[in-house]
Amino acid sequence: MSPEPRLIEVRKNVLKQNDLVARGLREEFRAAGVFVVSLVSSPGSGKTALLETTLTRLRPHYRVAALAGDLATENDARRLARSQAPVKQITTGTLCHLEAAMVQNALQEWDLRQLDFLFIENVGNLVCPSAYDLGEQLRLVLLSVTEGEDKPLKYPTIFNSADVAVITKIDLAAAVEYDWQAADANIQAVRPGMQVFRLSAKTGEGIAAYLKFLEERLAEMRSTV
Ligand SMILES: Nc1nc2c(ncn2[C@@H]2O[C@H](COP(=O)(O)OP(=O)(O)OP(=O)(O)O)[C@@H](O)[C@H]2O)c(=O)[nH]1
Ligand SMILES: [Mg+2]
Repeated sequence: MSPEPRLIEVRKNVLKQNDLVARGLREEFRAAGVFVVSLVSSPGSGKTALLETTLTRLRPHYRVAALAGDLATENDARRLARSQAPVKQITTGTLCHLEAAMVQNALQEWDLRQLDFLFIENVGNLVCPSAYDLGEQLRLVLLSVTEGEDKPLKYPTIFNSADVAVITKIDLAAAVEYDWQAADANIQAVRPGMQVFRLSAKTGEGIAAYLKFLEERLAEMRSTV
């Protein structure tokens, strides 16, 4: 037998195991009434910056917490902790994505019933995280204006694994001559009908509409529990 089919088999088993854990987590989140949002993007697209603003602005009204995934360092957890929300870092070593079991592990000491929102920042990568369900109710894929408009076409799988797209760093759009029409067309080519937010964590532009959307999604989930 050639080695390739065995590799595929192992990968399938890992994914199957991840899906089982993710399914359990999703049920747990629902039962606890916590709305779980994950963020995926390439490195440096602004996940932590957006999360810090999100936690800071939601915290006076909601019970919020966050997990931050990176290969190494506690840097993002330190930045997010400035919001005063409970935060934990997950370091993956050599792994380029979070897995459901890592999320489950990190949450062991937290009482999910004490939370309204839990945010999970995935490892910065537009490839690996797409195949790993984390049990989240909403997956946001971020793309910053400085990355160019073509990322949805180059990395369609991650856009297909996400629910909503967020174009970040819009304060820099003019400086990089960002082509809004091309960006929208590329997102819609990969995911027709995909909802898109445009915002800047630096200036705050677009943040209110995005937060309103999250609040509505939490209310919607609670009304169907
Ligand atoms: N001008 C501008 N800069 C931003 C904005 N959001 C983030 N940045 C900057 O972009 C850089 C990367 O932001 P991060 O929030 O660390 O990005 P990240 O996606 O969390 O990065 P990784 O966790 O390493 O993948 C930092 O220098 C931020 O200050 C924004 O809205 N506008
Ligand atoms: Mg980060």
